[in-house]
Amino acid sequence: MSAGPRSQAAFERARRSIPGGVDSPVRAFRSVGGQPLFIASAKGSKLTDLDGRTYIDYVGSWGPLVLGHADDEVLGALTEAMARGTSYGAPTELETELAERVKEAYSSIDLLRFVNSGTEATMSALRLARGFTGRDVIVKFEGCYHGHADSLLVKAGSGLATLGVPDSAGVPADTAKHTLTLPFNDLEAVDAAFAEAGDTIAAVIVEPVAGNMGVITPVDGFLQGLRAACDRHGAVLIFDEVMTGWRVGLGGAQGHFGVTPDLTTLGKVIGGGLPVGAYGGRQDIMERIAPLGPVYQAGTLSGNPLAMTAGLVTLRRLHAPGVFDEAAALTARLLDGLLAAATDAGVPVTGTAIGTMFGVYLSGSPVRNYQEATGCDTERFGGFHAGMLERGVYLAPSAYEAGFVSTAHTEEDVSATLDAARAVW
Ligand code: KE4
Repeated sequence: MSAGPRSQAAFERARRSIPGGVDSPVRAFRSVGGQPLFIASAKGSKLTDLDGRTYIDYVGSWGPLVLGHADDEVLGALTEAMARGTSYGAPTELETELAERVKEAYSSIDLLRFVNSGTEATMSALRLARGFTGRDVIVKFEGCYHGHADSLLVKAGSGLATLGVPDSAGVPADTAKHTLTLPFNDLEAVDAAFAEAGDTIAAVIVEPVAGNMGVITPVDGFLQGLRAACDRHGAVLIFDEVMTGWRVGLGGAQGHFGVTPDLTTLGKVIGGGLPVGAYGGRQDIMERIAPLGPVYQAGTLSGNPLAMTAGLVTLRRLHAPGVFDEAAALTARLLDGLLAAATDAGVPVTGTAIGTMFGVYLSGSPVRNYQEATGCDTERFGGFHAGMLERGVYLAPSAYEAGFVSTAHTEEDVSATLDAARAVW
């Protein structure tokens, strides 16, 4: 599917001022081919591009728009908030209210701090874990993405438990060597790493449901095993719930799987579409953060009244009886229909829906980690993505991203999507 003439012109123009014409690499459509659509507006479950074409949107700005685009109540609350000023650089009760709402939903969080992105949240949580333990090494998992802080752009070294190597230019080897990258869902590898380096490991950070290599749920016992290993060796367990928070469930993946982390990072949904991140957890750890303790972290627009306002409306609406469950049930129906359409066409496929997130792999065998995810037919995914765009369905422009359903999506959206999938396959 080629972008329309106005999107193409906008892309040409953008590339003269912005690297690759985009402010985040995945938006460039490089892994699916074609050119990005430039968006003119959005409402509810729909996006409209500069050429006037409308799409059913399953990206939702990569997760935040859980109520759909331009929700009337969110817009109304923001209009009122803006009239009182957009940012003060001083505390407001809005921050406290949103912090209290988060704490109600996540019993593992005693204290939390707002920042402006998921990257800031994970970067700060890692610094805090290192400051709290006095240790340097962190453990992450291949295929899990936690934002672009240096320590997290690191891939596995030659041997499993060997020192990490940079996964991006510009990351110093001296930084990367403190990150151990292990296979997701591989508890043996975790236990081996702790056996070898346990007393140097400050933290384990994990997406409790991996949403950056498609959607991969933890195998039975994996999260519990991380909890036990961190307890045995005095390491901090960090659940990166920037994506899974209020997507896997109202209490996040930690509520869904019943495993309690020491720290949690959040973002996306809690800002209702405005820039936000947060990190929080055990009181004794969070009290090491300035101004209480020696670990420094700060931010000009942290906790700004607009993001707090949009987040408060979003969480209140999402927690209303039945709202989340209805959207989750629609997500499950969508996933089942997508799998059936591919299977009926003889296309080997597997996939997962959990809460309002879903992922589809063009593979006939189960996908439990990054290695198996990269074995899927990404080439064929590009063709599927283009065909769905042609038919008015906007999926994430990468085989390794999660899809998202909002409370604004309807049965009609899902049946139109499944009709398109059947036509494409
Ligand atoms: P941001 O810095 O992009 O707000 O959040 C980073 C982040 C942290 N943790 C998890 C689990 C995340 O998924 C993300 C960001 N998610 C990607 C989508 N896979 C954002 C999209 C993009 O990079 O443009």
